[in-house]
Amino acid sequence: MDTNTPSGQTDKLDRIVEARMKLKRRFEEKIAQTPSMIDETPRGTGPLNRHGMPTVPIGQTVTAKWPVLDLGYQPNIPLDKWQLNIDGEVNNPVRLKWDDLMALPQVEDTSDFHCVTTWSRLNVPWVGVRFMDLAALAEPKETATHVMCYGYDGYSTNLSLEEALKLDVLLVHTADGQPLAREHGGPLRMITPQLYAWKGSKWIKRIEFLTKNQLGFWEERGYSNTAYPWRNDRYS
Ligand SMILES: Nc1nc2c(c(=O)[nH]1)N[C@H]1C(S)=C(S)[C@@H](COP(=O)(O)O)O[C@H]1N2
Ligand SMILES: [Mo]
Repeated sequence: MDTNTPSGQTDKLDRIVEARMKLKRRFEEKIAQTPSMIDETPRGTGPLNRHGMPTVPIGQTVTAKWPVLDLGYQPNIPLDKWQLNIDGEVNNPVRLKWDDLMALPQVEDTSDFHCVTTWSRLNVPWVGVRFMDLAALAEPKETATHVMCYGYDGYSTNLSLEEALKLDVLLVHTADGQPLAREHGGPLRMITPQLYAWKGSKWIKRIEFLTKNQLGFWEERGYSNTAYPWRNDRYS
């Protein structure tokens, strides 16, 4: 990938914009059928958020703290060793080094974080790259329907493309104005503000596009496949 010259950079951005439009068109209808779009009475309390859902999903309690959940191991990945692979059912498998990631369009967004263990952390300011843009780089084949995201700690979690392609799904390197702490998945993790937070892999190292749904770490252990907080959709 020629990201070193200004024109290589421009070509790449043009290509992302075009591929992004294509993905949007392709998934528009499916996205419109997801719970956050079709549920008439999403369950929860508080004023409606920007997606029209009550701020605090049913069964959740707001916390100012940020608890840490992991598998008992917090990998340490120096930036010069870090890489992210995007592969599987794609036309253009990508391996990003840290500088490649930082050269992609950077997005700032503030969103909420809902853990299945019933705490919610509201209004977290994030900076990172949209999942949509990484997908646009890799160009999923027509047959791709889901992704499996893998962490450097051996974690995995699955998502449908209609959820993953929502515009607030980011791969973030900054939270609360600081580089994402290692305990929270730094240098890079995914966030899924409209689903329970286990759907966002910390220490993310690989995104594999799939032709069918497969179960990730917690999904294999009884967590819900769909993980929709406003349906209290915690376990399967
Ligand atoms: N790689 C990895 N990602 C992970 C986990 C994990 O154990 N390993 N835990 C998940 C769970 S259950 C939640 S609630 C959130 C917790 O993120 P936090 O520790 O930053 O609060 O990360 C999710 N992503
Ligand atoms: Mo969790």
